[in-house]
Amino acid sequence: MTATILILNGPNLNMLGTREPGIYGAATLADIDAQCVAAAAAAGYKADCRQSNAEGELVTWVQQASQNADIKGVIVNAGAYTHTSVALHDALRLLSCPVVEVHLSNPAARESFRHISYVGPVAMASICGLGAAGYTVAIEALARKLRS
Ligand code: DHK
Repeated sequence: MTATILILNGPNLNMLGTREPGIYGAATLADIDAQCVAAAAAAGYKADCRQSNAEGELVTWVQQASQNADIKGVIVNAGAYTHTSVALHDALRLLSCPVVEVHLSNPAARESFRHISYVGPVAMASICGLGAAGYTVAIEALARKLRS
């Protein structure tokens, strides 16, 4: 049994580093994954970092997490599915472990179509606008919650 934090990234986040760096920063997804592995290890957890452009694959991973006792917390940056996916919302509601929503940018300060989140209502916290550092903050917040 390995206490694990699952980190899910959605569509287009595989393009970080080259995708609109003025909005999303210069870090690649590999950089962020490495940062998550280190932050999780420092808190006593394994990080399981995944990315998909496919909504159904993200839903399946969340369903699997809901039946995996090793998964102690989930971090989700669902990319554009944040603003559209009732399916992902419903899947996240299956989880009994805490969920933290992360966005590199601050969607509230962007186009109005980014102002709705279907992830936020099932998350214990939403961390937005901190760039790649938001993932580390999310891991620390989850670890703090799990200790309490
Ligand atoms: C990432 C995306 O791909 C966008 O669709 C969201 C989010 C914002 C982010 O800031 O990480 O609107």
